Amino acid sequence: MAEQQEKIFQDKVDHEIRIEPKDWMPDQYRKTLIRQMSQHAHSEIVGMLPEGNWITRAPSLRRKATLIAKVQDEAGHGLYLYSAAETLGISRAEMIDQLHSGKTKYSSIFNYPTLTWADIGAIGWLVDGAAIMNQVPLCRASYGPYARAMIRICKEESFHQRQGFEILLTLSKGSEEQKRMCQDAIDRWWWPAVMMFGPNDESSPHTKQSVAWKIKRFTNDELRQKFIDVCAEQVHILGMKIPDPDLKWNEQTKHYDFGAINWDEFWNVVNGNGPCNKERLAARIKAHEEGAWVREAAIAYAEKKKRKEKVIA
Ligand code: FAQ
Repeated sequence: MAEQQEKIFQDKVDHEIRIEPKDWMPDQYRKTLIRQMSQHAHSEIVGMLPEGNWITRAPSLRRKATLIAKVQDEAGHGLYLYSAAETLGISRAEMIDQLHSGKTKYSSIFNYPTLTWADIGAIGWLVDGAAIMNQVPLCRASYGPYARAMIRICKEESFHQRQGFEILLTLSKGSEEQKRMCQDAIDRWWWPAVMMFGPNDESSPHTKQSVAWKIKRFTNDELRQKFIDVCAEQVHILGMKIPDPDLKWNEQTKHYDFGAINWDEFWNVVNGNGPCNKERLAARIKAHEEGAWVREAAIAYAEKKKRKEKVIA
């Protein structure tokens, strides 16, 4: 029986038929999706913090309005993803507990500090750029609610990437100091953005199965290479440099070669020892605790409304 269910499931996946919440699915598929989708949701929510840091200091009203809108979009992405993950049988409260206790991860990239205004541009260009490269294929993920959530998210991420690039372009045409700020931000965000795609394929425990289940459509290394190829060209428009002396076009592979990634740094950050890990988690826990009264009020209001509707009925 179980074997037959598994065969029906894999046939659907192989024939590009979406898996929906009420369909039978292997336990491990459900667990993998909960792990990836909750990590993704947490990343969006924690990802609001580095940029939120600059809302009060944005250099003009237009920049402030755009940044507020971007950070709000990220909150929305987190909420779509928590809702999509709830269809797999886990509650939002459980996912948030897992984030706060350190049981589930969020993206390594958000454990780096935003030191200057140029960092907001670099996050848009490089971090949103990497996110788009990784997330556009997720619009075709085999699990329906995840794929549908990703369509809207990707549309908004493209806008974020463009506004980030435009911040850097403005700085790159500015004073010598602004140009230096622009290059400095690229220097600091380049390697962490390259690491966002996760470990090399040979040390990625989940990729092979996730590709077979069509959750992931490409491997970590394939996406990383696509990202590097795009950025290596775009950086010329900025008149800036990518901080990698080994970055070179390879006529044979038709891709850019690039230097060695510092995997010790990556795992150090993933395992909680990056420059801002403690600060980020503490900020999330504080916001959650201070927001308790809002959740209580919303529940009390919903219950009161339900009682009223019952009386009327
Ligand atoms: N950071 O075998 P794999 C954004 C972990 S959203 C931390 O390769 P998998 C929007 C991984 O969880 C950015 N941990 O795993 C935005 C696993 O640990 P586990 C987030 C990482 O799942 C922009 C272990 O390493 N995007 O940027 C990272 O097949 C601007 C082994 O790795 C998503 O979450 C990392 N970078 O592939 C917001 C996209 N990489 O669970 C604000 C969806 C790997 O066994 C501002 N997720 N790990 O303990 C994915 O595509 C995948 O989950 C990967 C990892 C590619 C991230």
